[in-house]
Amino acid sequence: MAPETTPDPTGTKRRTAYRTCPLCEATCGVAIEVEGDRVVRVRGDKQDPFSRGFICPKGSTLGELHHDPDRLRTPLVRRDGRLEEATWEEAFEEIERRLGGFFEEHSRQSLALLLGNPIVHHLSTSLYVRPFVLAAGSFNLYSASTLDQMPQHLVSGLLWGDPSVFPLPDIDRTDHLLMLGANPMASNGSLVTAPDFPGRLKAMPARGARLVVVDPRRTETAARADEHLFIRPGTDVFWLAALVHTLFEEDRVSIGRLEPWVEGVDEIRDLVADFTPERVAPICGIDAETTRRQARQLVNAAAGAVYGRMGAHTVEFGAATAWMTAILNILTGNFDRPGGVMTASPVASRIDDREPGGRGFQTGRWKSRVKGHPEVNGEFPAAGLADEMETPGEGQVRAVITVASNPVRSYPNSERLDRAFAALDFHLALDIYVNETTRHADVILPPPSGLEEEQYELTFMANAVRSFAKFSPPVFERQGPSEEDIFARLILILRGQGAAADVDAVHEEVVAEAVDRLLKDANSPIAGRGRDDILAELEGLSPVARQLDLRLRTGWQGDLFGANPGGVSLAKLAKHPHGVDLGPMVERFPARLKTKSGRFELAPKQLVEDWARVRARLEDPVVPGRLLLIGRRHVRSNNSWMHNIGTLVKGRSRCTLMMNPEDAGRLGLSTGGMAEVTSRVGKLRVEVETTEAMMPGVVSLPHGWGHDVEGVRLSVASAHPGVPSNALIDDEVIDTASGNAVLNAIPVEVTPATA
Ligand SMILES: Nc1nc2c(c(=O)[nH]1)N[C@H]1C(S)=C(S)[C@@H](COP(=O)(O)OP(=O)(O)OC[C@H]3O[C@@H](n4cnc5c(=O)[nH]c(N)nc54)[C@H](O)[C@@H]3O)O[C@H]1N2
Ligand SMILES: Nc1nc2c(c(=O)[nH]1)N[C@H]1C(S)=C(S)[C@@H](COP(=O)(O)OP(=O)(O)OC[C@H]3O[C@@H](n4cnc5c(=O)[nH]c(N)nc54)[C@H](O)[C@@H]3O)O[C@H]1N2
Ligand code: SF4
Ligand SMILES: [Mo]
Repeated sequence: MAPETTPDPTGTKRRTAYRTCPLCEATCGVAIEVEGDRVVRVRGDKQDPFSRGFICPKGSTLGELHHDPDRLRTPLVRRDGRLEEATWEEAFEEIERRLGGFFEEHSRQSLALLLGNPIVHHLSTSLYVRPFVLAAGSFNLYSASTLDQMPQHLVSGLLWGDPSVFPLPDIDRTDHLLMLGANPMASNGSLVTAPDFPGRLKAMPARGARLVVVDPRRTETAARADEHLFIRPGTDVFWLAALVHTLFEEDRVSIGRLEPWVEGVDEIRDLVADFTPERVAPICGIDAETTRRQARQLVNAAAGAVYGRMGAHTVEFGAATAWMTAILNILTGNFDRPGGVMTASPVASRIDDREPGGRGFQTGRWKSRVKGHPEVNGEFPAAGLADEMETPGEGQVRAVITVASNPVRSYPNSERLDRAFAALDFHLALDIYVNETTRHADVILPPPSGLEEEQYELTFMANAVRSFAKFSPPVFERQGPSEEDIFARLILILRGQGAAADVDAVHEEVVAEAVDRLLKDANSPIAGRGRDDILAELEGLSPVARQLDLRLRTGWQGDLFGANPGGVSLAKLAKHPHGVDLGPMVERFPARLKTKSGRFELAPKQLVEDWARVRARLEDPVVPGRLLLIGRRHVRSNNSWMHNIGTLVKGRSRCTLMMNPEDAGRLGLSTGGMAEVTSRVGKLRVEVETTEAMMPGVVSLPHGWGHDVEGVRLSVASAHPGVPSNALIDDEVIDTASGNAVLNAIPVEVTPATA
């Protein structure tokens, strides 16, 4: 599909390419105006039916990102202690030599793989990560999931049997949205893809829908809510348990349509019996009357949704909080109901609409070496990585491959991790920058610019509030190898076949495996069809496009390779550069239940056992003496990167310690002054910003900053460095149920900084 050409007054040939912004979960459509090999402008694509022209300030800088002179275009290899430019051949030879030597002395477990946030935004990484992890043969797998959302995976897995089916607030149809620990006005939404979240929130009052935000900071989102409640950080679980308690107390449990498929209601009633609104009030800082009123508002709404995110999940009781959130949605009859929370129907997926029931979900199939953490969803806790790197013994992590990850800024106790990375035997990074982490690497391989890749937001379409599909061809010709070729080479090296072996054989194998899986599955729509015929249909496409086409065509809207002639295929999508909208979320339960019992298991053993920690805290609450540190996001920032884009970082520093004026006054601090913040693991000097938006007793600092360290090659970011909040985040405390890091509610000491 050729990009459209728009009239151009300057006489030079301009074209507009339509794509999706790959920077966050919102998947906004963008119109990229190009002249020759330059991006001249990026606008929101008004014809994208899902995002309808919305973009945030980050999206309009995709051109700056593509042209950023600091973005790596060639591999770097460490020679005499310095990272120097090398050819691709030299880089792969070096990797083969180093890894070959490494595995002569160490077991596979001594290699750790770290998968970072951006991998879910690329087809290549989404599709090749599985064979890559298998080729590495190590259980030491870490990703941003245990810094972010593992509580939700666990709860989804245990309650309805599928860890990757998320309950999405039906934002466009809800009458009442109770939101905890999320700030979509800045983040644009998380674990729910709804482009133009701000617009969707703004549309709520017009149809009489109410928004209640529970957050220790009066955020940009709280400012537009009908009600905002301050809550003491880390205590959402107590408050949600009190809401559940109130439903039972006032006899308002009403599950509705799904009632025959729900078990464990009595256990839940017993678990929350002591969690009265009065008892949790001093813990949470929310009075009992307000709590009861909130419970009534939720049950009285025609359709209501409870949605908890980062601030609710990345705390000590993250899994328990996600659990109580799900319980509330189920007990109020709002689960899988339009306007409540529903699940996505991604176009590139099959929909299993047979009988409820499946294999269920298991954790702890293997355990981490040092602390014995159970794997959850195949991963170990990111917060345990430094232990694995520093503790001697068989299986000590001595080599790391980071893929689009900046652990030295995004993992807890980052300064400890910084030292551990500096001491590794071998570090390979797939990254586009020399940053705080990759400056330690022995080899850096830069994947192509996002604008040089085929695009389909596979991961986020699986969390989207509408069934939407959009495929975009590359905007520019690729300068180096494709990311799937990079992965294929690494797979060959890791398997011991050598960097010079045939990459196409890996691609063939990956697609053939996917086809075989479908042909063998009696329930697949192409079961029993001819293997060669299917493979022939996919010929002529790139390796990633073949896999995508296979998924689309065998998906629930697919053309089934001819059996459903009106259905979706990649070729058809290519004719719709703005994307295709196939409607809102629809009811999918009980068929989607994949627990062994074929029911919603409201009180799974693992979570009931974990509840003992919550109960212990109810009985022996922490007396809030010290200040509690929480995080925050800003619409012009993106985790630990995008700080090298001048347009986004200009103006005054946003990396400030926000605190309530009352706390500041007591400590002798004021806006613009410098504070010293100390936690169990670290200390930082940071500028203070006082604001009534902070709950007294709580301070807030954004993460991902701290770019003024030696060896980074970020000319803009290092001039706007900020400080690394993860230097303060304790890696000893985790949500033991899910393995998730605790990034919020960190006890800190704040004092005026001495000069
Ligand atoms: N204290 C605190 N810590 C947090 C959080 C918090 O709220 N508070 N949030 C956590 C969350 S939710 C997340 S998801 C993690 C994110 O943490 P990470 O998973 O480490 O991801 P990012 O910080 O986004 O860093 C992305 C890295 O990928 C590189 N990169 C960018 N684009 C590409 C690309 O196209 N290809 C490749 N190969 N590399 C690319 C960037 O240069 C950078 O090194 O941080 C977590 N850390
Ligand atoms: N602009 C921008 N957008 C982003 C990102 C980014 O870095 N910048 N990162 C992306 C990523 S990887 C993710 S995961 C999403 C995250 O998106 P969100 O889940 O919306 O996360 P945050 O914006 O960090 O909002 C978390 C909120 O939780 C509050 N909070 C902290 N502790 C608690 C607590 O104990 N209880 C309650 N109730 N609230 C608490 C904080 O004050 C904050 O307002 O954003 C994505 N979008
Ligand atoms: S909200 Fe901003 S960063 Fe996120 S997809 Fe849209 S334009 Fe990109
Ligand atoms: Mo995240």
